[in-house]
Amino acid sequence: MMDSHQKNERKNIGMEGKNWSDLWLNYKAGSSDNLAVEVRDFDQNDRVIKSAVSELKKAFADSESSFKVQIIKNEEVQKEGYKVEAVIGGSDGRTKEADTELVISASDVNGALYGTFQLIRSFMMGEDLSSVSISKAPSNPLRMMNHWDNMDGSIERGYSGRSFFFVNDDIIINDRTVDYARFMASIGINGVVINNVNVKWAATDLITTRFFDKLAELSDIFADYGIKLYLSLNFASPIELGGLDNCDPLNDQVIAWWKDKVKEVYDRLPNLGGFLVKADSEGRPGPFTYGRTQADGANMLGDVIAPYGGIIIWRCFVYNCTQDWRDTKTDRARAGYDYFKDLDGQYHDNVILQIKNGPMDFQIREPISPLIGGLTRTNQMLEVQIAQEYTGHQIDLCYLIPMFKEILGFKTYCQSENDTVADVVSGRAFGNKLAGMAAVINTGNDLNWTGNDLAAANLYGFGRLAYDTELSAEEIAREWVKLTFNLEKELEDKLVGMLLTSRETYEKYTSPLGIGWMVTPGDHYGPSVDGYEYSRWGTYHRADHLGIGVDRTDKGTGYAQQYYQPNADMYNDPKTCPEELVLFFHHIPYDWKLKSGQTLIQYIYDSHFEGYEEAKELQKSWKAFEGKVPQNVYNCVSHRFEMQVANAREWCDQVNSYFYRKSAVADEKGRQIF
Ligand code: GCW
Repeated sequence: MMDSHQKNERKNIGMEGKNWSDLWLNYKAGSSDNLAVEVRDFDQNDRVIKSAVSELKKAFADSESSFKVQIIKNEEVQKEGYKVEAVIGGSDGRTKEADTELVISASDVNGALYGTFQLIRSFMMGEDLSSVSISKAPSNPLRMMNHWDNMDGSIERGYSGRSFFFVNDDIIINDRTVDYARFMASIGINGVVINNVNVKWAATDLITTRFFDKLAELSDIFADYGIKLYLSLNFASPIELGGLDNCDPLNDQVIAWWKDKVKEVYDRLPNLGGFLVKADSEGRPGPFTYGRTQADGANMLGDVIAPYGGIIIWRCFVYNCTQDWRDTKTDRARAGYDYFKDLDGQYHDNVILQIKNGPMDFQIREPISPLIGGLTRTNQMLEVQIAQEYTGHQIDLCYLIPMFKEILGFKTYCQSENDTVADVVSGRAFGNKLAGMAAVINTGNDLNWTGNDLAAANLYGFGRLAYDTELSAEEIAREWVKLTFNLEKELEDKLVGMLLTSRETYEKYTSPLGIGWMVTPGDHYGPSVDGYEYSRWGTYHRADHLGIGVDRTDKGTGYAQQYYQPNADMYNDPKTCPEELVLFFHHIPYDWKLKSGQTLIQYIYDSHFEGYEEAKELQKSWKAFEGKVPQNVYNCVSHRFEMQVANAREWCDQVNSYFYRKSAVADEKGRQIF
């Protein structure tokens, strides 16, 4: 198969016309033919090794020192791991620093590529390469990006322009595609789902001859960077493509249809990683229609794809989205566990369940889904969202890595040790080979890729964290800032600080203490306290004149009981429930005393005024970056902060006025509430 390095005819956009950002790979222009790169024991012509060598030449083009880099195969290094070491004087024993040899060792080509990017990072961050010695192996076997790109070019929950994969129901492939693959490889991503989990219209045809040629080309570009292409699948394909009258996963005709189809797909796309499936969710077809279980659906597809080494990633975002708001017994938070827990152990080996971090839907604060670790005999992976659907649309600054760290560090008590979310989703806890993390991605065809230039910290951060869950949110933020901007230390610290506090700030001016929602229905930006209160979506805050919150205890919906002990008891009692989640689990009166001594209502007022002030502070802090970052970046981010401040003000005033009007309790500090 021709690798895409050999394909010079890709022409849609020439690199001369390149106007998009290089994100954290913004090397000085050029490519160095002087840099000596020696490849030992790997095939020099391997597509991934060629990418690594070409990347090194680009990155070190401007370097004054005469490095020699060796890429060496070492079977002792773990899969997709690497060692990067400096050998002073090189192998011939001379001792001049200028002759430092940098050795990247790995047991496979992906490891060699990741080691290459590690070396490039160290170089770009100004580390002393003559003493570099870094050794890493990925925490998670699967490290994936999920695009919610539609084939008409729109992106569901996209805040950075249109799709760079699709336009007018067709696939686009150009130099930007290659850059995308480079960025993803540079942060350790090894799988990408290019299309939205809501598979409709032309996207259903992605598994037909109409798109095989272009998908093969795309898959080749990804393969050059060690990335596998995945597709989201329409469970109703046997009906929509095959003309059958049903898609019952236990129906022989349906199974036969899938067998033929998947064979056809793998004949044309032998590198395909597999399929991601959203079934029985928010109106999508699925096995429930035929009285079958989620396991019946997932296993049927798993069996069909198994001969090709493919996997089925099955989402657990299954809940009743036509709830009556008057019904206080039904609890959307319970749904994932209720639908999937009893089937634990029934899923086949090449099926993996993808579970959102929280039981609701990517709110600014949620407890961890009890399904994670609740399942002990099933492959599972964590799904997070870096597209800022509920966290400010990439207008508001919201660095999410601190949240992801909390999620990974959560102790599920699924066994006596090795029981954190990080342990479970990495496969360590229960010995799963299929395990990992996926993010709903925040990119689009905006020239800076992420709408807000600072939102690229989440893109970078997710990949780095999925590769190495031990990294701290601060380390990741600092790396990103250093690689992306060339700032003096004081400003670097300032920006890192802004990133690190941004999630708390956002949380303060939006919905309080884990209750979530209160957003404008549909679009999910800006406040609408009752926007979802009388809707069918199962997303209620239940505020009245006495208090607020949802009773999810053993006396309420029983959701708290889905956790292992001692978590179940901890959440069940408002006195031991972590305060930041107290309204998720309890209906609390406004005069309830928090640990700080504030009443609940006073906390709502205080945190909202504070959050608004902090948003203004962020805007002010950014002014220091004028002239220190590229002007277009400065302007873009300034404009976003201006919008964030307006948003924060709206949230603050609407939430405070709402609760003042409900409770009739005045602010102790006499600030203006409407
Ligand atoms: O609640 C939601 C989002 C939908 C999304 C869905 C999901 C892709 O608002 O836009 O659909 O989550 O995760 O499937």
